[in-house]
Amino acid sequence: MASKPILHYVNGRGRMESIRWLLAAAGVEFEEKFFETKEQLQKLKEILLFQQVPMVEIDGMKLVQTRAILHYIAEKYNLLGKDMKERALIIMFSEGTMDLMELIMIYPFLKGEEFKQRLVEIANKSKNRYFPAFENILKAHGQNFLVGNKLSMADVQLLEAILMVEERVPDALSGFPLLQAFKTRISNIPTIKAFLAPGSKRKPMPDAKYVEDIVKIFF
Ligand code: GSN
Repeated sequence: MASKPILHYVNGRGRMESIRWLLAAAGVEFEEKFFETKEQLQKLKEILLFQQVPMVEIDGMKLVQTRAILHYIAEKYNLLGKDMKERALIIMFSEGTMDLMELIMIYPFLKGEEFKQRLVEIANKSKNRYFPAFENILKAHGQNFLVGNKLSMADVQLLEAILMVEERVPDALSGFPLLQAFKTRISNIPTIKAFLAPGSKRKPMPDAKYVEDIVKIFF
């Protein structure tokens, strides 16, 4: 039996969380090795291609670069479409969700005016840019999933993004009935339902202690 993928990161969401989501959605068990200090990260850097995490040991490779890791997992577990066009759409949608999630990922690390402004930006861009786009995609083809009427990486990341936005902007989905139904539908896929349940490897929303720890490790 092939060994489980090993995820090297801190014990928090960051850029690794989408990788955890995707593996979980694919029903793949994985191990995690967390580093907690600058010194541990320094040691790990000896085996990191660009001295950066996330890093995932999978199928004999030590993969870095979040998107390369996501695409490998998606392709391996049939979550990247059936042809070039579906793949392009899935990656395009995925990149949109990642732009949105990046706004939120950095938010707890901001201070003062920038911190206040970022929450306004998250709400505006969710309600006026990203959610209308995804609502329209679902409306246009009337299917249950974003691409090819089948679960893909884009669906998994859109649900992750929706939940991240709702943690910060609770009413963000109020004008988007198809996205509300999408959220319920995708959340009920058994592998995803298990990941959303307490005790899974999903990481909590960053708190002040997490932000402080991350700053100590990386800066
Ligand atoms: O998407 C990626 O994986 C890369 N393009 C960026 C990865 C990255 O910026 N990693 C940072 C930590 S922030 N999020 O995980 C990192 O490893 N910084 C250490 C360093 O010395 O650069």
